[in-house]
Amino acid sequence: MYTPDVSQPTVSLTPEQVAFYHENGYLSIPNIMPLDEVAWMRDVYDRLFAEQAGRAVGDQFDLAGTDEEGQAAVLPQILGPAKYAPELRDSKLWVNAAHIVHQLLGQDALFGDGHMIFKPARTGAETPWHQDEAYWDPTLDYTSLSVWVPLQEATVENGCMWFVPGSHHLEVLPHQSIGGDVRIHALEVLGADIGSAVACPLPAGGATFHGSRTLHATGPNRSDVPRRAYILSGGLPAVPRPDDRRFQWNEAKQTAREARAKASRGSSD
Ligand SMILES: O=C(O)CCC(=O)C(=O)O
Repeated sequence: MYTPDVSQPTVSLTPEQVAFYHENGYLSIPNIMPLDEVAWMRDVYDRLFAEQAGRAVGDQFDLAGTDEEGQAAVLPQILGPAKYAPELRDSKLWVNAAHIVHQLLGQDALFGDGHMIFKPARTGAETPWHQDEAYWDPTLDYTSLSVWVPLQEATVENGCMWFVPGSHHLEVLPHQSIGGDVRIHALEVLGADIGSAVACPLPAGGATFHGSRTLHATGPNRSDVPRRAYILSGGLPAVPRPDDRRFQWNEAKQTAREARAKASRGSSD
């Protein structure tokens, strides 16, 4: 059993790192959790994917594929993994990530669970360029960020994060489901300039942070090892927007994941 001391954070950002995040919309640090915790969390992670935790209620699905029953997923994702493995919360990762979220967004920021994205060895698909806010409720304004944590080394070859510096200042750009296929949950941005993109390779247990409008992507997994990423989230409470912003790309979606979620709620809407 893994029982870390979670009484206080052990990692803090410097003022220069906080300034870098606000200027560029992303930040990379080499360490946010100890290596024995990485090994423990990798076992929890692999169990959740092997058990297909949450699939019946739409929390586990193929992010980049059509997600049909019996078809091998090219980019499996679990939403809200701590619902299925509450022990994830008792970790140095949680206490350190919460502390850094407060450093970046202030003490009023909320911090919590997010999602896990798994790229199988050799077959794991790319996560296309996108802004996270393009997935969310368009009637709200957000001040939020994601904490992206690889549970093995993350390299250009296996699918580390890439960011476009300064893109957090953009509005939400037009998106569509990959290739315009409305059966696919993952979005790709249309017409973005990614010419200045930077790769952020990381050791196991490092972390990147990015804002909800920062353009980012990961490449396909061309390596012989699975790429595991756990993504936590932090943010100030979202506030209603004065306009009637709409994200047609989400209204158009017809995913198997949403059908499973509706069926599990006993709803036909
Ligand atoms: O891990 C990935 O492949 C993509 C992660 C991502 O898009 C995110 O954290 O917002």
